[in-house]
Amino acid sequence: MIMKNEKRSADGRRIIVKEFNKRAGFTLFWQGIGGLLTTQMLLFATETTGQSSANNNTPNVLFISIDDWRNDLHALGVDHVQTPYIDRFAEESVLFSQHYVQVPTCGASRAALLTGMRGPQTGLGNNAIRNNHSDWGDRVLPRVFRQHGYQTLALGKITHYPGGLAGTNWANPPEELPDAWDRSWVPEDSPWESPQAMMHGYADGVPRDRGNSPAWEAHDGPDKSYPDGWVAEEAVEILNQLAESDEPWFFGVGFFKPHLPFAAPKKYFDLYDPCDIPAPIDTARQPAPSSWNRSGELMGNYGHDGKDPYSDEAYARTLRQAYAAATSYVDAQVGKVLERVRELDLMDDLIIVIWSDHGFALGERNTWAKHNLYEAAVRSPLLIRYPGMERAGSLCNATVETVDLFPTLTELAGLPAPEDIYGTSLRPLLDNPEAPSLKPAFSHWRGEEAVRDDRWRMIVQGSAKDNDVRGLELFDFKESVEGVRVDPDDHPDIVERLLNALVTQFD
Ligand SMILES: [Ca+2]
Repeated sequence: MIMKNEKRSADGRRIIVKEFNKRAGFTLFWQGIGGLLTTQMLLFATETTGQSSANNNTPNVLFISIDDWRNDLHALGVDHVQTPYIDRFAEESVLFSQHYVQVPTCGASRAALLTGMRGPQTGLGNNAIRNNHSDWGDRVLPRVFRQHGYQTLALGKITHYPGGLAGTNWANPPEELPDAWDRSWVPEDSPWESPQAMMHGYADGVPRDRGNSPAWEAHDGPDKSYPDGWVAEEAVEILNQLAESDEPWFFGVGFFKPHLPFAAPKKYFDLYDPCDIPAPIDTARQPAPSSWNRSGELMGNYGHDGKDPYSDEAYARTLRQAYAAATSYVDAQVGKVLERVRELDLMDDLIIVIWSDHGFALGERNTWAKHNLYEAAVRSPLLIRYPGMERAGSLCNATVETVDLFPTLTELAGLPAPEDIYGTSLRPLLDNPEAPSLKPAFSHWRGEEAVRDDRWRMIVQGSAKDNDVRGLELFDFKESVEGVRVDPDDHPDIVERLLNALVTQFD
């Protein structure tokens, strides 16, 4: 069944919304009548950037999003994990070792990415974009690119809802983020019945049975046994089409792994011996008040057959192996996309970002979770390359945050950024990766906030700005990437300085 509905976008373009409801179909896309660009938009782009979008001097953007990927990247010195494809891309880009997200959950972290605003401003939950986008006006990253003549495409999981629909089964309206994308979709004809089934998909179309399905799966099949194989294949096909396009494009490719369930083809599990994957150093539960949580996503949404990673070391090792397998699987899918970019010779005018929306603790601080403000939950990989960069292959250890991507991308593309965003362009660090940090990083979760500088992480229960500090956790990272918990009373000067940073974080 296909229904077509005509309506107009905010800029007056006539658009058609197509909704497919068939075995695998559900997609929403907007197609401009008579082409994606109006003359007026082209002129606007020319005036703003000083370049014609038709002369191919306007850089395209490939934004690759990976879901729940902690800093498990071989190129970052994590020796046990095998990520050869993104390691190779690290040689073509600047790799950031200290990137922090604003909120340790999918929807709100992506809201910060797309708006340049912090969690309390966008909302802290997974419906931050769906519920609050109408307040944001043009302060939305793809809207800015679209207004300046770019085709904007979102394949897979870029916002919280893969495909961009927030209704039943994530296959029906409302749109999560209207007027941002020319096309937002998940691969059609896959065996999964809906985007929601795809998000937590098991092999060959099996959906999650919440609370009962296993937390991991190793299926002896090809890459397309799982959704990311479909996303990669679709992305390659779209790149083939974009290579022929005269219009600039912003192409978001959003992969699902290594998000739970930790599922991947068996060949990726075979890369790992569970006994070779190290356990975290500090797995002790932190005394209250703390950012510790009950790991409800893992322990509640999945069945464990009576096993508990807190008490069963063999099961803990299996879960770590499964996370590593899912990481190597998504690495290989990213590799397919990057290889096509190279084959099509697109690099000369292409900005590429690889980003993850947050991390995931695999036992650190007694959590198997995101949804807290500990290092493992809010630190994630970030890699950026752009045409003509001089420091490709560099590692940048400066502290950066997700909100910095908005002004970075607009600057690299020669577009204006809204003035009232909280990020800072990373261009100075791309030019000089040894330069000092531009500012600390701030993260928020429900009822708590955190600040991270080059050495310290402090988590506040309450709000420093509201003079409502009910608890402090302080970690020193001078000697350990996991950090060492210290007594705040032993470091009053540090505490005062970090509290002041939290008070002024919105200035
Ligand atoms: Ca996520």
